[in-house]
Amino acid sequence: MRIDVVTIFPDIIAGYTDASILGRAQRADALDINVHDLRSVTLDPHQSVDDSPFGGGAGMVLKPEPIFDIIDAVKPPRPLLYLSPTGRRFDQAYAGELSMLDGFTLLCGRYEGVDERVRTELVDDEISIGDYVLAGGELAALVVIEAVARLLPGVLGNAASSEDESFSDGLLEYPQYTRPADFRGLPVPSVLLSGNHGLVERWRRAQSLLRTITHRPDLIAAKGGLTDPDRALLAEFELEHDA
Ligand code: JF5
Repeated sequence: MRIDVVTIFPDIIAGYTDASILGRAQRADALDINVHDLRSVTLDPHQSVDDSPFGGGAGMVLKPEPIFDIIDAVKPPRPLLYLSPTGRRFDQAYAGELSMLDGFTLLCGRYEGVDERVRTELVDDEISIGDYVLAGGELAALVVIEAVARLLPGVLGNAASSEDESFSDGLLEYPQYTRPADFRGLPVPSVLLSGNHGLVERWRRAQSLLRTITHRPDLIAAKGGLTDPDRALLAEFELEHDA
């Protein structure tokens, strides 16, 4: 997969994407990330990428010329996706959709955003990673890249691990423990030491259900509520709750 990023902070993007799991994915040729410095196409001595808004008001707006010029020069992979709080909410399903593409390009906004003509003429979709405002789209772009990259074949160590986890079945992850079996008087649940694989599976599903009911009831509602087998599983481990 090819992912291009247009940004005024190329070093921030590359510093992250060249390290850890994304660096490994690139060295394994599962992923090719190309970072483009928006200032590289500016012609004025100050390499200006922003200007004050017509009509007045606070802050600055990203000028259309450098963005149009860099897209014309590079012809990066489509769709062109603009990171902004007004976009479509990014979630695991959206990450899954992007992971099916051969490539895409992320445009990082700054200041008060981009000139509207960039939106109407160049941008294919707008992505929000959540209802908060960042100083720029770089962190949002990195969130999208990492969530997508780890779904690509050969990027995670074992293929089962991304299917087993939180959100892939609409439930939160169950509690995990490792050695020691007793840490400062805090024991690991005896079920996990039982060697009874079926029991472990049922306990984990019951814990996922309880955690989701407690922390994210909206996810249970999205599944159409608890099923009878779900209720039976909670009862088996005496995890019955109200509602
Ligand atoms: C940005 C102007 C874009 O702040 C964000 C963002 C928040 N959720 N998803 C994205 O993007 C950066 C900042 C200012 C436009």
